Amino acid sequence: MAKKQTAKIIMVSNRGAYNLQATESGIRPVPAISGLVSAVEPLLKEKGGVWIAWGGREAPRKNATGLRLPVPQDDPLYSFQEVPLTAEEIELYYNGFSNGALWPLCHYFLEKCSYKAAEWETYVKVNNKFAEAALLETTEGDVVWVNDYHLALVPSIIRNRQPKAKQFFFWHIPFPHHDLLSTLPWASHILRGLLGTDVLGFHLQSYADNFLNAVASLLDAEVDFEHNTVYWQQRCIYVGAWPMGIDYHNFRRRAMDPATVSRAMALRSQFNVERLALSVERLDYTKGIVEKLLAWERFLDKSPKWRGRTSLIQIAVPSRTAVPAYRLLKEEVEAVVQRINHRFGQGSYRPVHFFWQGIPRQELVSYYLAADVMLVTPLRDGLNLVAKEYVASRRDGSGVLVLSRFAGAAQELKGAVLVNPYDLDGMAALFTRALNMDREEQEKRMRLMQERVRRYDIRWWLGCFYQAMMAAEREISHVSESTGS
Ligand code: GDG
Repeated sequence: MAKKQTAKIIMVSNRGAYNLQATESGIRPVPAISGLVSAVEPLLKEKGGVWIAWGGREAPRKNATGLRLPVPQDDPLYSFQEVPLTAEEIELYYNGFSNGALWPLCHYFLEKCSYKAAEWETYVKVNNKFAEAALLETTEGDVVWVNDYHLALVPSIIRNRQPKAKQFFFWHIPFPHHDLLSTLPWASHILRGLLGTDVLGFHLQSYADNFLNAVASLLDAEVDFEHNTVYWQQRCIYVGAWPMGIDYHNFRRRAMDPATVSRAMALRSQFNVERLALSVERLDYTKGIVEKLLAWERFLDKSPKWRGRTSLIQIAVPSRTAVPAYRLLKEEVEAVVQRINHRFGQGSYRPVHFFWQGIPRQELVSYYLAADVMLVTPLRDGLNLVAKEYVASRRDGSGVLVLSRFAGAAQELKGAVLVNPYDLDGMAALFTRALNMDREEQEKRMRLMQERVRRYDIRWWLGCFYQAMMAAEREISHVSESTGS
C-alpha cells in the first residue's frame, strides 16, 4: 500500500516568489517574476511548507536574522523564510559569482565570464548560510528541494550534516559541456556539491549528459550512462531530464476569462495594426533581444509592404540591474528601438513598442491573446516557459510561435517556426513567413503544440521527481544492503 505523504516540502532557492520591500507600514512581500517562481510556487501553495530564499534586499545589519512571513498575504498557504544577505554578499555571491561567472558560463558566453577568488569564497559562505537555514527546518522524512546554479554546494553541505535527508535538486539553466565547465577553476567543487543530492534534474537529456560526462571526466566518478546514475561515495545519484511544464489549465482558464479577452481586444485597438508580434522576457543578453530587433529591422527593410501594418511589442522585465553587462544591454536595446522607430515610424505608427517593466500575470495573458505572432528567440535558454504559456493561452488555436532552436523548449514544440537567432537574414525571412501563415496551418501547428503542453504539464513534471525519488530510495537501500553499510 502506498505510504501516506506527510513529509514537508522545504523549497530552497536564491529568490523566492516574493521580494521584501520596505514601506511606511513595514516590510511588504511583493510578487517576483521568474520562470522558477511560475513553476514551483503552485506546488507550495497546494501542499504547504516553507520557501527559503533571499528576499532581494540588503540585510538591515550584519548577522540579522531573516524575516518569516506567511504568504500570500491575503490568503497564507505557506511560509517564506528570508536568508538575509549583506551588501558585500549580494555583490560577490549574487552579482559576482552567480551572475558574472556561472550564468554566462552555462549559457556559453565565455567572453562574459569573470572568475574571481573573493567571489567564489563568498559563494561558498552564502551556500553554507542557505544550507544552515534549510537544516533548521528539516526533520526526518521531509523533502528538501534546492534550486539552480546559485546554490550548487547546498546539497553536499546538507548531506554532510544530515546524511539521511531526502534531497531533490533542479538545475534550471543549460549545463555546459565539460570542456567549457573546466575553464572554471572551481568546477570540481560545483560538481561535488551537486552530488550531495539524491535526484538531480535538468530540462534536457543533453544537459544531463554534459553533467554525467563532467563528473566522469573531472571527478573520475563511476557513471552508468544507460541509467543516468552516478555512484559516488557509496551513494547513488539519479540524474533526470524533465523539461519543466506549466499549469496549462490555469492559463486556459485565464484566457477564457471575459475580462482578459476584452482587455486583449482593447490592446489590439490601442496598437492598431493588422498583425501584432510580441516578445516577453527578462532583459538579459541570453534572450537575444538585440539580435531579434536587428532582424525585425532587416525584415522591415526588405518587406516595405509590412511597414505601417505590423508592430512588435517588446516587454523587457528589468533584471540584475546591478550587473554592468545588463545595464549596457538596456542602453543598446533602447538605441536600436529608437533607430528602428525613427527609420520606419510614421504619424502614430511605431514598428516597435518597448516597455521596460513587468506586468501582472492576467495582463500578460491578455497580451498573449492579442499577439498574432510570438517571438521567443534566445541565444541560449534552459527551457523558456514563455513559449509554452503563449501556446496554452491561444484558446482558438490561432497564432504562430517563432522559437529559437537554442531554447530548450524547441525540442518539444515541434509546431513552432524554428529560427537561428545568430542568422539575422534567416530570422527576418522567417518573420515574414510567420506573419503570412494562413489560418489552417496556424491551427495545425498550434494544436500539435497544445497537446504537448497540456500532456506534459507541471503535474507531470512534479510526478517525475517523486517517481525518481522513490526509485532512488529503492536503489539506496539496495546499495546499503549489498555493501552492508
Ligand atoms: C529560468 C531559465 C527556464 C515574464 N515576464 C513577465 C512574467 N514573466 C514570467 C513568464 C514565465 C517566466 O516569467 C519566465 O520564464 P522563462 O522560462 O521564460 O525564463 P527565465 O526567467 O530566464 O527562467 C529558463 C526557467 O528558469 C524555468 O526552469 O525555463 O530557461 O532561464 O513564467 O510568464 N510574468 C509576469 N509579468 C511579466 O511581465 N507576471
